[in-house]
Amino acid sequence: MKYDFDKIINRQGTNAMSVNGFREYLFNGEENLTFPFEDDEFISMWIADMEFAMAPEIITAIKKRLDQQICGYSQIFESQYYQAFLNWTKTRYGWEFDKEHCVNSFGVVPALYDLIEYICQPDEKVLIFTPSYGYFKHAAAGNNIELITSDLICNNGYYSMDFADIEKKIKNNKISLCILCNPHNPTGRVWNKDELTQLGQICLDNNIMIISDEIHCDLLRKGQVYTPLAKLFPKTDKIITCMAPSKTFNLAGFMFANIIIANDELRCKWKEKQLPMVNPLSIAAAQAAYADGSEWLNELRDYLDANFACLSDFLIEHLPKAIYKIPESTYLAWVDISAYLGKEKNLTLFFAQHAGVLLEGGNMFVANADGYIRINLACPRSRLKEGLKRIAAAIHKDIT
Ligand code: LCS
Repeated sequence: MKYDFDKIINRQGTNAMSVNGFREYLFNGEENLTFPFEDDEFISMWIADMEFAMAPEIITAIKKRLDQQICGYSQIFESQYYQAFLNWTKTRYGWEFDKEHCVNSFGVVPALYDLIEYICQPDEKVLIFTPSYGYFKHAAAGNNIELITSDLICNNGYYSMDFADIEKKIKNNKISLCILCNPHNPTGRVWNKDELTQLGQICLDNNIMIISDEIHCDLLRKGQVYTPLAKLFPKTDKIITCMAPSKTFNLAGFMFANIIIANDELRCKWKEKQLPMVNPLSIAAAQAAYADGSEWLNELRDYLDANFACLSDFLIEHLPKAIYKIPESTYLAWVDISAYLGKEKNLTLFFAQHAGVLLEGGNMFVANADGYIRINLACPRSRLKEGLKRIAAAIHKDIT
């Protein structure tokens, strides 16, 4: 391997959410909460960023940009960024889009908040699939827009959409927007062409716009195929695609995402309301990621595949009643441990207090998630093994 994913990097003192932000994010800043662990004793497997160093190609590009000495107001004027990003989606996923349709935001989440505001009238509703990344719900709530949820169906750890339920919900509610997560956080499903075609067609037939959040698309297990939703519906302008180098290349702190808005009216509204400026270091990082990051990503994916295999082996040996399938994408494992701890416990709190492991329990994922834990596997294998050992020990201690 050219890149070192085994290296342990201390994130204390870097203002990292992962090690300094958990009290606020996971436990609402509850002041009376105490843990029998010092902050630096926790194993952090919660927030969706990685414990791996950025690709050296990206670090070099950022340093080179700093060498230009001025970081004044910036916007993407040069064509190299778009060339790199367009080439990325074309060569990897066979998807091309009009460069003019691509706008940038400080993240997919800020874009969700704004797009819901632009798209939905006050009496209209947003459809999401549960379990769900929490911010889909927060973004609707932040706009006072009612949320309609359709539970995914879980068959022995493998999730699928409940199309009968989706059609029923659409028939019974004034839904104008569907937020899809493809690949799906937290279950890791990469929706296949048939599923995407069916969902897309139902939405289009009912005049429902779709925001397809594809932020996890590059983190595929080897052998998996991902299809951008918009590729399947080249004639419609009702699909908005969100992609970013942040998850793929561990650049979340750069606050940069690509939002591809085909609808002219909506894009005009976006441009009218949004500042066009982009952090110049983010541009340098994103451009280097898409232009020079393939080899790093390739090795990262091998490393993650092996981490997932490691988790499978561990569960079979130590927690055989856990229900788990290796996710098709993402670095997040979604494990049903209700056979051990039931469905009532706050698992986020349980593992923080009894294992010194920070992870997200089902309570963080809107609905249809009781008894599950989400474990972030994007960490050096030695940390993963230690985290899993602690998780299993806490469970066994609780049930004996
Ligand atoms: N969309 C999805 C589906 C995500 O999983 C995340 C990050 C984001 C958007 C955030 O995008 P940003 O605003 O940073 O561009 N997911 C996280 C998670 O599950 N825990 O911590 C972050």
